[in-house]
Amino acid sequence: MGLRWALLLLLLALPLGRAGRARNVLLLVADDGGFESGVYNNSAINTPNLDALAGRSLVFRNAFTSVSSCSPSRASILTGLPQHQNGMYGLHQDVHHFNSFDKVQSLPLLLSQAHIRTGIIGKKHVGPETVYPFDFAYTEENSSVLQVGRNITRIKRLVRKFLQSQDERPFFLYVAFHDPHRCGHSQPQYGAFCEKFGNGESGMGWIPDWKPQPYSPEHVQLPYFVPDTPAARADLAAQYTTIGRMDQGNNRTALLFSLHAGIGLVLEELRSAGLHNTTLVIYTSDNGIPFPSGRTNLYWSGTAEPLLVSSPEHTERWGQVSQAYASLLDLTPTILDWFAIPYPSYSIFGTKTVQLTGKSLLPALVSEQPWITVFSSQSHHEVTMYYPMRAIQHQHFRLIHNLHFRTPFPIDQDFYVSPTFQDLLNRTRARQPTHWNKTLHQYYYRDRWELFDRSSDPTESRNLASDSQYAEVLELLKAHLLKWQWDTNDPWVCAPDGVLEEKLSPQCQPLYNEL
Ligand SMILES: [Ca+2]
Repeated sequence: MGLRWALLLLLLALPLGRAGRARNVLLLVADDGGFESGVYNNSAINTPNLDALAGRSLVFRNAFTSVSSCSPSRASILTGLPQHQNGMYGLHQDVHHFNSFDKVQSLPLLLSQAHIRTGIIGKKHVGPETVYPFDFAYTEENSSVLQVGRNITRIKRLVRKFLQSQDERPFFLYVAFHDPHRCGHSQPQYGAFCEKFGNGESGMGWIPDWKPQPYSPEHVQLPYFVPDTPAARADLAAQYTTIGRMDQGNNRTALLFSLHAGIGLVLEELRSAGLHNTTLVIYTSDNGIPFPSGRTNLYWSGTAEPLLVSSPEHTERWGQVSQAYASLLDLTPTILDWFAIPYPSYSIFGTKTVQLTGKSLLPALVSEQPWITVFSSQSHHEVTMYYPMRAIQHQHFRLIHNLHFRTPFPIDQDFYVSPTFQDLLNRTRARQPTHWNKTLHQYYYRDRWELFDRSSDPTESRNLASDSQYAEVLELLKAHLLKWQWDTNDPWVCAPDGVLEEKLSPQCQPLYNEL
C-alpha cells in the first residue's frame, strides 16, 4: 500500500466533526467540589476563570453524580455505568482495593481503539490498568498526588507537555484536580484541606503561580446542610483557601482559589496551543462536598454537582442555564457522541448486553431538553462502609432506598477526624446545640424509604414516604428505580427482602425476613 493511501486511510479513521475538523475533549474534575463559584450564585467568591468558562458553556443547574464517593464516581464517569454495573463498589486505593470488572469497555479504552490520544493528569483512583489505560499519565500511581493534583504550576507544565507532544490524533485530556478534597487525614501538616501546601512558608513548599488568600470564617456561605458553628465555618474557610490557589493580583475580597486559578492556567495552555476552537471542555466534580450529608450520601447535598459544558461548535446557548436533569453517567455518552464513536455491543458477564442508560448532553447545547430523571447507586465508600442505597431524582422528587436501613450510617476516616464532625460529636455528647439541620441520631438511623419534595422542602427535611398523599408518587418512583436496576444488571435488585436467582429467567425469591 502506498504512503498516500495509508495516510488517507488514517485520516478516514480519525473522528472528525461536522465541519471536518478534528475534535478534542478536555475534562476537568474537581475532587469533592461543590457550588463554590460565582456561576452558581456564591456571592462570597470571585471565580473569574470558572465564570469565564461558564460564559462559553451551557450551565447545568440540575446535574447529579450517580454515586457520592471518589473511585466509584470516577469509574462511572469513565464508563457511563453505575458502580453496581462496572464493579467499582468502593474506593480503589489501599485495603479498599475495589476495581472495575475486567471486561468493562471504558471511555479511555474505546477512545484509544478509535485512534484518539488519551491523557490524565491528577487523581486517577480507578483500576485495573487494563480497563483504564491512558497514553499519557501523571497520577498518584507514578507521582505525588499533591504535585499532580494540587500544584497548579506543575499541572500547567504537564498540560503543556501533553499538548506539545500531541500528534495527528485528536485527544481526550482528563485533568483531575485534587484540591477541594480534605487533607487532614493523610497530610495534616498542610492543614485540614492542604491549604498551606505550596504557600511559601517554611516547610510548605512554593507554587509559583499561586498567591495564597486567607479567608474569613465569618464570610463563608454555609450550605443548609453544614452546621453553623465556628468549627465548621473555619473548616469551610480552609477549603475555600485551598480551592483558591488564585490568580495573581486579585484583590482582598477576591476569594478564588487554586482550583479555579488552575483551571485558568489549563485553559490558557489550550488557547496558547490554538486548540480552544476544536476542544469540548467539561467541568464538574465527582461527589458531594466533604461535610455532613455531603460526600457518601445520596441526598441532594451529596449528589448535586456543578456541570459546565463548553463546545466551540455550539455557541447558541453560551452563558445560558439549563434546568434539564443531567447525570455524570451522561459524560461517556456525550464524549462518544462528540467523537461520533458508537458504543459497542458486548457483555460483562454471561449474555447480558451492556446498555448505557445515560444520554448525550450535546442536544442540550442547541435547545433545552425535557430531561427530568436521574439515578444514583452506592454500595461502599471505604471497604468497611457497606451501606447500599439506590435513588431516583424525578423532577423535584427524590426517592432513596436505604437497603441496610437498620444499621447506622457509616462514617469515613477522613471525615471522622475533620473539625466539623469532631465538633458535632463533642456537642452531641455534651448535649450542646449543634446548629445543624438534623441530629446525629437522625443521620445514623434512616428510614428504608426516604421521599422528599424539593419544591416545598428544599432542605429535604420531611420524609413523605409514609404520607398517604404521596402514595402514588412513591409507587411510581419505586417502579422507575426498580426498572433502572434491572436495566443496569444490579446484583442488589432484590435486596433487602429477596434473593436474586438468575437461572432460566432472573427473578427475586422471597426471604420472609420481615422487611
Ligand atoms: Ca472525591
